Amino acid sequence: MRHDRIAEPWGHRTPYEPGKPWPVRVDMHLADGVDEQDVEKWVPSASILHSNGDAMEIAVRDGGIVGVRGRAGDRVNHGRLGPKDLFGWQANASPDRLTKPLIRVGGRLVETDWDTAMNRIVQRSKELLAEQGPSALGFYTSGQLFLEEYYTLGVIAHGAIGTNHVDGNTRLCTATAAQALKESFASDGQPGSYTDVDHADVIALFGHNVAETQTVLWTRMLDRLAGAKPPALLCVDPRPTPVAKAATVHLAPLPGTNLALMNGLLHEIIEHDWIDRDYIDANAVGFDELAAAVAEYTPERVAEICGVAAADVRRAAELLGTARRLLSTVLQGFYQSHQATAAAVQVNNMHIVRGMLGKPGCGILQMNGQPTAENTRECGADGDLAGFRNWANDEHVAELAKLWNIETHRIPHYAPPTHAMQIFRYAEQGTIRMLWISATNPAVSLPQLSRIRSILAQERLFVVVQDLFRTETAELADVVLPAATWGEKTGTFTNADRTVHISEKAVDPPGEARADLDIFLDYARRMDFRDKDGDPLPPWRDPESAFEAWKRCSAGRPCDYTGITYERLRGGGIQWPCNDRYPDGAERLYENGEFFASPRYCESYGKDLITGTPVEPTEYRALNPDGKAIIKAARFVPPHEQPSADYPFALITGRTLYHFHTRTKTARAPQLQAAAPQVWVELSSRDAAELGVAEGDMVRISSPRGAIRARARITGIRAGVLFVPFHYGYWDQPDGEHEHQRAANEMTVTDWDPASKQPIFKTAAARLERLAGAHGHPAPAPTATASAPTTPGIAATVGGSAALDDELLEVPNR
Ligand SMILES: Nc1nc2c(c(=O)[nH]1)N[C@H]1C(S)=C(S)[C@@H](COP(=O)(O)OP(=O)(O)OC[C@H]3O[C@@H](n4cnc5c(=O)[nH]c(N)nc54)[C@H](O)[C@@H]3O)O[C@H]1N2
Ligand SMILES: Nc1nc2c(c(=O)[nH]1)N[C@H]1C(S)=C(S)[C@@H](COP(=O)(O)OP(=O)(O)OC[C@H]3O[C@@H](n4cnc5c(=O)[nH]c(N)nc54)[C@H](O)[C@@H]3O)O[C@H]1N2
Ligand SMILES: [Mo]
Repeated sequence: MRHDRIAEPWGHRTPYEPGKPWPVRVDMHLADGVDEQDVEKWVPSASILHSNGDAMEIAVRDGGIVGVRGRAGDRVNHGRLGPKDLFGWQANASPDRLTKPLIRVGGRLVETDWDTAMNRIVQRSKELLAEQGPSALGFYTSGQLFLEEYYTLGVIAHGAIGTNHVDGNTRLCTATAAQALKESFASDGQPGSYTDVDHADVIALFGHNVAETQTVLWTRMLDRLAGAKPPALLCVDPRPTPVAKAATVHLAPLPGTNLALMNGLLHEIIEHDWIDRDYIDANAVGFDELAAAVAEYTPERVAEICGVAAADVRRAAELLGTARRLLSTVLQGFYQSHQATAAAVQVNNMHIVRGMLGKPGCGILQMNGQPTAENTRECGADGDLAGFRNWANDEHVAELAKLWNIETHRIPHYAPPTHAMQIFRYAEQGTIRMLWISATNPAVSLPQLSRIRSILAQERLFVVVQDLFRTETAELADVVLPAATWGEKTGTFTNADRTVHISEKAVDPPGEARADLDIFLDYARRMDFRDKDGDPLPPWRDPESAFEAWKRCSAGRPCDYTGITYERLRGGGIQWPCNDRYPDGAERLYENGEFFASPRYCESYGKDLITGTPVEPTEYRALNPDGKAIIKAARFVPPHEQPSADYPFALITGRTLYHFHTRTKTARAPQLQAAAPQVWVELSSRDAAELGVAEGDMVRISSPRGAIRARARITGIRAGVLFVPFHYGYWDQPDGEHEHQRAANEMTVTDWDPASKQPIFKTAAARLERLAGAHGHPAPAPTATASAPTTPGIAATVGGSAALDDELLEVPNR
């Protein structure tokens, strides 16, 4: 069967019923004119354009990538691929890939050789270490490198240099997922499994547009919905996403009111005694505080705060309260908000009080976003210490020092790790003087871009950028290092349900581009980092030896990889922990109420949800001596920036199905770029009528920080709310007069959740003004997604013959 996977992003249905395996469907897309017989080799890999971990094989011919197909036997996707998986690989061969290092000479970036570029970085590092010490150096990495690369960077930054200023863009992404898990279970680690979709009778999605952001996971849900005994869906999202349209109950709260809503749902669950007393008594602390805290959140009060109907709050609570197998997922609608951790924790609380953990269909998925974000967290490249070790527990720090064969005092653990927003603040103030940015594009993805540009452009800040392309951020760098990427290097990574995949080198990188691992190791060698015995630090040389070292670091920790090898991974994804106890990997965490929460073992003692103040070790021991799950409550406080007379709209930002982030890959895949070529703004028909705006009109959207110009798409979004996709930077459409008026982050606010320190991309106040008419052109926004128009007669987004895939229900011959 062939489908236009731009027009039909989820492909055709393979219905199934609860408890049955999800049928196999192998999706494949090959370059025009290439047949399956023409493919010379298929190389194992997984998708790098979201966190779902779709397993695939890369098709190689004549030394180039010519397509991909899903892996039938893999636990994650049973062969399916999403549109970005099917088409995104084309970016690898883009003619504008960086092929040589660049250095700034007389204000301009010019090509140079590796020795010159690396020596500049080494010289500057040494000068700064001599002048100021380790705290002059900061590292801002990604959720898109491989495990081996993060572990290496973590050892270099924490062990060899000893700086506390290491974080990933995972701070913008799933810092709240990690923090919410640490608050409730005292450790990171995803409790649930994707197979929970196969068993659940209720699936609740909190601020998660899974249909567009993890299309294959949504395909699994769609196949359940199409089968016998389908699950009921609850969707909490102010936009009419495809999830909302399929939902049994859709709550569209005012942005920034999630915690009030969650408190209201918990109020109803407790009031109706839909709780599991025995489970709570045996496995958790803190229930009474929760019951007291939510007592005042009646459906009527919540309805008023959130702008939803009280009857809908009751219906939603009943769905959740009477589910027999409840699966919940949480993502950016909750995480990129002012009470992010507090709200996400209430989802955990719901599962704890209902005793729905560690059993088939009873999963919590505090989702990841980026493909390898889990590894940034595990390996300590997000500021935490490697192996989910507790920076406030001296024994854990000593373990690491032993593993790395260095003195304990070399590893910074005097204070919580510096979070990304604070790293940029230190750079602004001038105490961080070298910032090494790998695989992220902060000049488009951080909030309040005019500020970020001015920080990165400072003369006194030495900026290194390691990327595939000359991004907006690279343009501001002192040294640009050309990196190899997915398909051009080998490594492993872990998806949102703890499934580890290997991605092997299929083709050579262009020009002189090098794997990130090789770049980091080259730096370590040139800096001559040594351990206590005078041996090179880190001692490994290649991906597999780095992986073996990581396995030793993970041994005995929640994320135990000791049973995994490269060879085993070639057969398909394996979940961690994988060790003697779980030789094939553990499907779910926290079976039988066993947590990682004992005071000596736990990754974190937690924080105060309102202020973010870390809990002291003694306090934690008193609160939770037996290592149970921790129920934490919090009262709702309104967002800091709310709509006003000048800025009457609530502005939210996010994604569309066809693009990934700042589009460095998806804009270079013609099918994806054509589906959503330019920025737009979504507004409701009521607001459009009031402002005299019609579909396709050019409008100006502004906040107290900045403004953009976009075409208006009138949709079923909640009135009073504007949505702008954040994908559109400047590299591909230099704009002259309206320079810097396209990226959503021109308007967003420098502010973050106190517990997770995740920036707030989903509450800001904004104004909208009409600039010019549409001249017959609708907004350049897709039609099968949350941006579906309500105006009649708008042509559907299609991909045509270039966007066809093959969907095979038989497993292809290997
Ligand atoms: N196509 C595509 N897929 C991706 C990515 C991509 O760029 N493109 N990126 C990947 C990454 S890194 C991530 S982090 C994930 C993100 O995946 P998601 O979190 O699913 O995506 P977003 O669009 O950021 O936000 C989800 C929803 O939050 C809603 N929302 C906004 N404000 C609120 C609020 O106050 N309350 C509630 N309840 N909802 C609100 C928005 O309307 C939006 O539909 O996607 C991953 N997958
Ligand atoms: N307004 C608003 N802003 C947001 C969000 C939002 O919802 N709204 N979401 C936030 C979230 S969740 C995220 S995850 C961030 C994402 O923000 P970014 O991380 O800035 O986005 P990307 O475009 O994915 O940037 C990754 C960069 O790494 C490069 N790259 C890809 N592969 C490799 C590799 O193998 N090696 C190297 N060295 N480079 C590589 C790419 O070319 C690209 O330039 O944006 C955040 N910003
Ligand atoms: Mo993300």
